[in-house]
Amino acid sequence: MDNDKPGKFYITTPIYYVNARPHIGHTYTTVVCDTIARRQRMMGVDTFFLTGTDEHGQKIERSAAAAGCSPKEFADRVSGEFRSLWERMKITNDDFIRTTEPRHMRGVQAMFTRLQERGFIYKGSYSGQYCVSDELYVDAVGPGAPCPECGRPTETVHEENYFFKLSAMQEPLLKFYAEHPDFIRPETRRNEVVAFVKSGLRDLSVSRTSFKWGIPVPGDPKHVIYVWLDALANYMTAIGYGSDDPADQRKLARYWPADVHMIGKEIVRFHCVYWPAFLLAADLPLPRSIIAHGWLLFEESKMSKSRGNIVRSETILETLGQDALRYFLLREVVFGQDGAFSFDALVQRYNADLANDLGNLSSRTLSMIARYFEGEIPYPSPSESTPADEAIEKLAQQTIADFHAQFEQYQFSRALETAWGLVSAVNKYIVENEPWAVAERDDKDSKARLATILHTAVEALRVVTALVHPVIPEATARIWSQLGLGDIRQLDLRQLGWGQIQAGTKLGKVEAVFPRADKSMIERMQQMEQQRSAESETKTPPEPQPAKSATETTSSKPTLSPTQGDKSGAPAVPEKISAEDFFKIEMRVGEVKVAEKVKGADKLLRLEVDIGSEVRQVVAGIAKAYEPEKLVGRKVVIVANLQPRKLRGLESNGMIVAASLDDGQPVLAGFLEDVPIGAKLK
Ligand code: ME8
Repeated sequence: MDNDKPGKFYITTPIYYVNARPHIGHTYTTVVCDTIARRQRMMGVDTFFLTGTDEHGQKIERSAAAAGCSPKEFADRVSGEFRSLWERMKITNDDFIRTTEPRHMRGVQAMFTRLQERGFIYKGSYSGQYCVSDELYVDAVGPGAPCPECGRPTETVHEENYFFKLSAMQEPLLKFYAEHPDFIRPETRRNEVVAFVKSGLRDLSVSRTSFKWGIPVPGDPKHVIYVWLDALANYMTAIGYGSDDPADQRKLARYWPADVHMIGKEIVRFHCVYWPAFLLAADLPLPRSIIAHGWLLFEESKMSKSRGNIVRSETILETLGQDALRYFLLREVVFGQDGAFSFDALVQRYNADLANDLGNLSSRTLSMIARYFEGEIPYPSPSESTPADEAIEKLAQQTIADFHAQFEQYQFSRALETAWGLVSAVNKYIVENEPWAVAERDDKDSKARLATILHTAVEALRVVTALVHPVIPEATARIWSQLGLGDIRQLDLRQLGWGQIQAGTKLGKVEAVFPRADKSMIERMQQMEQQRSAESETKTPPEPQPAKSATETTSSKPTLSPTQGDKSGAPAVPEKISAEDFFKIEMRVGEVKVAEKVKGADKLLRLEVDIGSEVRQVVAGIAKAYEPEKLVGRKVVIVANLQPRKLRGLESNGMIVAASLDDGQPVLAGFLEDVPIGAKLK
């Protein structure tokens, strides 16, 4: 994390597409950046952390059309979901950029003009295949030919376009990579990028006329600027590029170039080839490093909307809380590699490392101080010190040094392992030194020994708490105030060392920080997730499944493919379905006979619905909007030929049709005229 503008640090996440709602893959990148940003601030560095949403392009135009709203309305809604999730998770981003904001659009146009004026953009024409999902021209032959990378059908286009002279940047890029060995990390990605650039670069089309939802080319508004040029520029427009305001210009001068662009491995080419090429051509400074992490896998493949194997952060936030999720992501996934997510592994990690190890260390140390020393940190007694105490002190000092070094190298999992090495050693030290037994001996020496043991334990607890604060901010803030140390955000991590806790400090109120999760938690989370995906089916349009291709595999996917491969924002609809397809859906009018709340699920109602031929049990996520008593006797529309599924252990045989409002509120479909039970909808 070196930096030649000392004292400042600028870190970014990718800006996320708005045609997929946030899931824990997005959360992963955001949490990693948030952790780094928090730590930089604790190290006294003036930090700027940016995230945002990517809102232009044909994919989004089409998703909006399929959802029956304008692209802006569509983008507002999903962008709002990202923003509010980060707020709920207390992510400490300093700004949130949307590519539909005037400040961004103005900056992108300024960059386009600058590239044009410097002779790197020219007008040409293109005929060939276009992959909408990847927003790229591809080498495929013939109408509908599959995209060589993602397998989705391509479209034939004949367009007059503006082209960027990427071919002219081949040598400057190779020179830059050679002079900046740390520009692309990890090493494997760097090697791939270098090989890709060496294999030859063709000029890149940087405008489109086939759709409208984008930023117009200055002076030629029938063209819109290529989405990736638009999107990548966010890293500069957010901090003032393109603005005349002196405050913006100062900000840009202060923070640019970025220190870290954190990305997932599938967008390496855009960030490590195109972005630096644009900047070199524009004669603007290049970011210091681009760090590509691996994928979070669920059920063995990359989490994505099109595969339907999504886990949302909300479920975990509502059960174990954000610290548990953050800790899991940083501890369980070896940074840079793919990592599997499962609710089982999450609960196991939480119980073992947080509830047991750190939770126990904190609660027993603090409660013994409360009990034996009236809640005041005791004075250690040098005469009662033993090699065991010294070993803890030495280990703590080593832990501080190693943790910092590993963290600086982005080895988050190892750094946490290091910190937990100290936690385990102190827990063992407590067991072996039996402070509770020492407390029973009522002599002066024993009292002094007890003070030394607890002083050692509490000092180690303070060290660990400080180190891991950027990873688990909420719990550590609570432990810190239980230690009587006030607001942990005031801590200067550079000064952290052994022996700094003041004897005599009065503890705050001691309470457990990590309640243990029992087995039923896993099932509960799975059910909540199922319920969520059922609800979200009504919110965002489904995506067509891509044809199976090499890109569908997990870690073996080439990251420098000429497209983005599997984007969770795939070509969102609007594949038209035939009337025949529609007729496969059997919708019937039913009358609610029984309606009751489902125990332990505040959103679910269990209904018995008479659909003429039979009475069906349906479990519906409408409890927040409808009182069960008021539903009895009401006519509803039900999808009668859905496969049964289990929600909260109850079999649901059908789905109640409802409109879903922006805030998720369901409104049941109904009729103005009286309709007989069992009538079919067509
Ligand atoms: O690519 N595992 O947006 P996007 C780990 N708009 N990280 C994941 C993930 C997973 N399963 N799924 C998503 C775009 N991510 C463009 C970026 S930047 C100028 C434009 C994270 O919504 C990861 O950081 O498809 C990945 O690169 C990013 O979300 C892709 O988000």
